[in-house]
Amino acid sequence: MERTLVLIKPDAVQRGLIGEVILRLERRGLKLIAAKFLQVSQELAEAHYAVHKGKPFYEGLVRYITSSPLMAMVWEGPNAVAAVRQTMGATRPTEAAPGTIRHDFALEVGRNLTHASDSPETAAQEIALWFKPEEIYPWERATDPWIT
Ligand code: RTP
Ligand code: MG
Repeated sequence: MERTLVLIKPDAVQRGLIGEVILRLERRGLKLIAAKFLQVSQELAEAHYAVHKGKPFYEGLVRYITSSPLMAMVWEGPNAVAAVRQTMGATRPTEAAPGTIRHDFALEVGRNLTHASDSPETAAQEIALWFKPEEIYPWERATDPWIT
């Protein structure tokens, strides 16, 4: 079982796509175990995107992510990291496969709607950065949907 951090970035919130993103992840079979709606501070944005510091798009990326509220979530499931990135599609929307969120709803890499952790190790770091342990609520499904 894996966990992954998902951000519904400010452009997706502004465009009314929160439900669309959650719908696709829920329908895929992943489980939502933590969620919060917030306007991201400069410090959190810089910590989250520390790996991109110095790249030409870094300043614009931090401005984008702090510009307006976003939704941060933790999703859990088998192979959750790879599954969520597949549902999001390639970073550049014009390279994303049809049927993915970025293909279906985006055009520009700088407004690509979502973030998803890129490995289980990154996911653990990102989840710890965005959520306190007591804000995460693992839960069990009441019945097994695969065998009934
Ligand atoms: P994310 O971290 O947001 O899930 O996206 P990713 O792994 O697919 O892409 P990554 O390389 O980590 O880049 C992080 C975010 O930076 C923006 N970006 N802009 N202008 C550019 O060339 C450029 N490259 C990346 C995107 O918003 C990307 O999601
Ligand atoms: Mg990334």
